[in-house]
Amino acid sequence: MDHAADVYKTDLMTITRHVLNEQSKYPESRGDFSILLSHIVLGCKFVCAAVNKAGLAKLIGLAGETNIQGEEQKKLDVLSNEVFVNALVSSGRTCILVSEEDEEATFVEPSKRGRYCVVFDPLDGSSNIDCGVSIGTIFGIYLIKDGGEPTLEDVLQPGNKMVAAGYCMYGSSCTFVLSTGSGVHGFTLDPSLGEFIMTHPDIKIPKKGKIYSVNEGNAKNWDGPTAKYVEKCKFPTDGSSPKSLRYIGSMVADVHRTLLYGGIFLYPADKKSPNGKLRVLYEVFPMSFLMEQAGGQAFTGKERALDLVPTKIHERSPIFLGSYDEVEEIKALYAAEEKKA
Ligand code: FDP
Repeated sequence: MDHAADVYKTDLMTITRHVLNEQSKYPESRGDFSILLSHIVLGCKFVCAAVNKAGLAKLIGLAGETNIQGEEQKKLDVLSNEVFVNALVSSGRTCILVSEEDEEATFVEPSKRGRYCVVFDPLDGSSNIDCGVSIGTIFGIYLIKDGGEPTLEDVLQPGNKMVAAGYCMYGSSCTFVLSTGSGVHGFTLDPSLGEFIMTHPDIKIPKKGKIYSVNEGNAKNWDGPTAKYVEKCKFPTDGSSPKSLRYIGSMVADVHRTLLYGGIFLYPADKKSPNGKLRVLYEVFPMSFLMEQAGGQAFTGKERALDLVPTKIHERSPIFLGSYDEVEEIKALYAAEEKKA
């Protein structure tokens, strides 16, 4: 690679430019989506700055604790939620928000309403905050069903109805990955410009992968197909090399690696959690949308993940997502199990 040419690159594809380019393909577009996305991007920049300062500013800690100035401190996930809710409402383009942090959905007041519903986890992987491991924001976007009064039905739509999804990872760099339904693109925050610049155009997940990613501590409670798949990863019977295990325990980071390097990420059902752990609306759907857009697959153990119809906003589902061939193997194991039954 010609590094000198990169350093002096003068024609930068910012995320705003990319979204405006996409918008220009739809002459009837009023720019609402571009405005909404710019508010999401603002939220991500704010959270990125807060995460970077977390150790210094003592932002970490229990919500409700006070700092030495006697000011009440907010835990990073509480702060991030407030930032996103404010950014989304003030965009004037949203009507319903579902956040991992809020038990109930937020219905935006009529004077500030728009046509979009946003489901999001403002700070996913929060058990990793205190040790500085990569964490992230995940979001999915729907259009309100019929332009009438918004109802919960508007966010209880299958993932295949999402118009866009993405995540922002707060790691060694701040990376924003987005799909508006025509491929997946990655952008890296240039802190000196305060802009996300396209660094990973048209991401395609490798068809096969050498990495599996799962919390093996739950193995004792796994079902047959999951146990068989993981056994095959470690002790392949077809002469191939065993796969490597990588598990960060922060979904954004584990999925980001899977997207770029290939492989599979699993959070299966187990005897203790028959519906798995991850949340359908703001974890399973957005990541499944991105995987499919990048040429991979996402499966729940029963069906294509994006075809699942949620009945509650905080519903959970098992999930297997990643390289096309790896998910095919899992699907075959579940199909064989079903035949036996
Ligand atoms: P966390 O509990 O730290 O918020 O759903 C949240 C999540 O993290 C995901 O980001 C992550 O993939 C998963 O839970 C990790 O769960 P385990 O600790 O059970 O492996």
